[in-house]
Amino acid sequence: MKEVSAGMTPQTETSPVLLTNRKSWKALEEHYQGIRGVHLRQLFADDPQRGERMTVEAANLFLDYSKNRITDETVKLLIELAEESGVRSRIDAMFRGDKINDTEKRAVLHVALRAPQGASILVDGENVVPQVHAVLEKMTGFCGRVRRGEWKGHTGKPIRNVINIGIGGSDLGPVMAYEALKHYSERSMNFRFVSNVDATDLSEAICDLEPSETLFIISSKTFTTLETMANAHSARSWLLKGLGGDEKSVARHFVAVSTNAAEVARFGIDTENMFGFWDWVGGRYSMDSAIGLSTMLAIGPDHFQSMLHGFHQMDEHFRTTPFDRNMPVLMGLLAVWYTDFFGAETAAVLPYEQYLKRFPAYLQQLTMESNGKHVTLDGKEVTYPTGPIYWGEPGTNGQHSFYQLIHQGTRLIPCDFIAFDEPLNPLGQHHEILLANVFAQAEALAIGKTAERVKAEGSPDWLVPHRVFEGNRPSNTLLAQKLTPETLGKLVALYEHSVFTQGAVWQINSFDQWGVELGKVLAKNIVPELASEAEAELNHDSSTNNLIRRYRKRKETAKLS
Ligand code: G6Q
Repeated sequence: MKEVSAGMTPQTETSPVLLTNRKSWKALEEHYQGIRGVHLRQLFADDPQRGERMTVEAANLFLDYSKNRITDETVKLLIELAEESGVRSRIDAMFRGDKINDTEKRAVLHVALRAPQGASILVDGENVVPQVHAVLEKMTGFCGRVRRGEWKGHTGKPIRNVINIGIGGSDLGPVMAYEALKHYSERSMNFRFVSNVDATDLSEAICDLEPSETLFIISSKTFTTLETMANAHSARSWLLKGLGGDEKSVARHFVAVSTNAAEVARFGIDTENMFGFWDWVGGRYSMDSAIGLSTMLAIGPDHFQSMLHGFHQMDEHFRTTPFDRNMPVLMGLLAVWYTDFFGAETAAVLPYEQYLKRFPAYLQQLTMESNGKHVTLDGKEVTYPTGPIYWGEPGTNGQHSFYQLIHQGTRLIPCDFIAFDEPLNPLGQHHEILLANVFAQAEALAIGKTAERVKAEGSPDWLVPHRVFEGNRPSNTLLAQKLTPETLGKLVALYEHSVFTQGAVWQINSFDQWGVELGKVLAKNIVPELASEAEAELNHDSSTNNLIRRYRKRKETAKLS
């Protein structure tokens, strides 16, 4: 066995075996040759029970995975791959609080954020669960005061507007959760989310608001992120201007969510009004930490607790269920199957629920920042594709735009359809029409329409090829009873753990994000080169130098005219 480098978390005895050399991988390669030409039409015809058999339930979520290009043998081999890859011991290591984020030497414990009171999860010998609940209690008290109108702004008015300023993991979760759970939100208050350093974002968010009734939540784990700090400072100036310049007003209109108390204080926010979290919560895994303060303000502490309970139920399912009935493991393994054997480059997530309109964007960060990696845990270049590109839009809208390519294009795009038994806004037959479309799309993708049928329906010969649906395009159908805070928690945890499974098989670190660093550093260097009065000495490549010079020239001309 290869020696494990200092500080590296050993996984299993077998983990250093290169993925593509594993016995199960070789078996899957051979198996793929047999299955690649088999049509889903055939698989359904051969086994009338397939649609009932290839389903799994977890915490009241129902997954139909029968429309995948798999047989029982595929599932068996994929599970062997998971076992051989040490997925089980990796799961145990995460839940135990081991520092599995090796490059940052951190534990990965978003599961502790939803652990019930009384549970014990140790990081460096300390149980972190009581700290989690202490922050939740502080958030609950604060949200209660704001929602009841007891928290007064500087001029004595209650808060009516809440603006979360944050970016990446400190924005996508809050905005997705707010949109997803709008049905449960306090409608007498406005909630807005500012992330982009493009001033349009902040300007549009505040243009019709009264500073005296506005609360800013500055959400930043590090409290040093360029975009967030620029927006926070501009929001502060807007507030001070609106409230007569009294610096004391900042304390009544700004709170912070961060791990960096020193920077929070330096900004002028009373650290009493800071809600903490910990370095073992990754940004994209933080929507259920204090980063969810805006969510709790919008939906109230009880609904927030239900959401946490939903997360926890899926955590327990993931932690304890054998792989052949483990929903996140099965979904993760299917993603590996299509990415590495079928060469699928992307995966579509298609929620048939308007409130989930930001869910695909949220998942893009969760999946792509986690598994967009090109080296293994021990720093070796991978020899197989990792994280696919995730994208999507709510149905039925997508059907009238990009579904054409999924049905008849040249690429294989596995789809996740997400739908709910009960609508949140029942209206006439709308819900049945919506659900009929989900089922019809998955059916059309899998079964397709043969040339014979097209002909039999009376198409002239020249039109037949255009109207043929090849089919054999895989999908999952994920059903839940109703979109509630609890369901949302389960759904997010399901994808978190599916991502985890994929990363564990690929032997990559799903919890760092060095790829976002370089651009950040370069941008910091370029800001003064764009802004300085004196001509800056430029040492970039000739393209970047030219773009900077061009901008500076345009700026000069605009000043003169
Ligand atoms: C997420 C990433 C990243 C991060 C943002 C914001 O996993 O680390 O998206 O959330 O860069 O960082 P701060 O919260 O530190 O401002």
